[in-house]
Amino acid sequence: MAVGIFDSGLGGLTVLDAVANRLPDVPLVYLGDSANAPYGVRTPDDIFALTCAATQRLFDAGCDLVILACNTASAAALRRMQEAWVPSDKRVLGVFVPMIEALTERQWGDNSPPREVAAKHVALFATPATVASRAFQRELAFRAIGVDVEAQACGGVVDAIEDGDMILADALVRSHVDALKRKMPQPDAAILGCTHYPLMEKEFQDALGADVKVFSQANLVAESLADYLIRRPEMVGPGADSAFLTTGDPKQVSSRATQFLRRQITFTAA
Ligand code: DGN
Repeated sequence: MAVGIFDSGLGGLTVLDAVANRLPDVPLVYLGDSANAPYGVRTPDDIFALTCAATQRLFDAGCDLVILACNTASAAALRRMQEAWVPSDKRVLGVFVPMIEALTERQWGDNSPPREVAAKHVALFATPATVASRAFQRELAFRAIGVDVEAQACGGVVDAIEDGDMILADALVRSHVDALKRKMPQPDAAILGCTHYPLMEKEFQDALGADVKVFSQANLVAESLADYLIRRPEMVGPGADSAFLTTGDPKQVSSRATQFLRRQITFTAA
């Protein structure tokens, strides 16, 4: 059995890479819904329907455990899926909890009551849909008290990265950090709450300043998955192959993915 990794497009490849490095023996099936990307500007109902369809495709491909690598999908759809849609023999996990556990210095699955944590002023950078959902603040409130969160919707950054225009992406990151700092001059920590932002981690860190602790999710998700699989080893097994599936045009998506990750990636039709 493979682990499924879902994203609206290519950004989740940052998570796939981190998981492949951390768990090299675990087969991974990646599904990118490029035909319907970007999700960041869609309605919650739309994102829910698309995310369920993609997750079902990964279940059908033999994955009992699916990670929603997409923050926008995690924010808009994960809780609703877990409450009313995921079959009891399957698991769907998101990307917020690993980030929040790291921010609040909790062990995996520590569900003890919320408490005071070191970070008091937290900046969140994410897509407009993730920011509008307030999912990060909701999940944080289960685990921490007394934390002031200021969210910055980073319009344009995903498109600039996907177009390979890193000069524009850098300029946009700086202007979004400036906008955030006008609302919160001295954050203690910054959450990069989008699949694509690990590729701009240095730019965020430079613009924020060295005294801001930046949490970038790909490695945190990989670490959290490794912990989860120690507890639930039956969720993966031998005999599965890794694969890259897309709802878009495989040739076009393969060439963009190869540029995105700077190594050869070959997608087939989902
Ligand atoms: N994968 C999305 C996320 O992590 O929020 C970014 C791309 C998008 O659909 N807007």
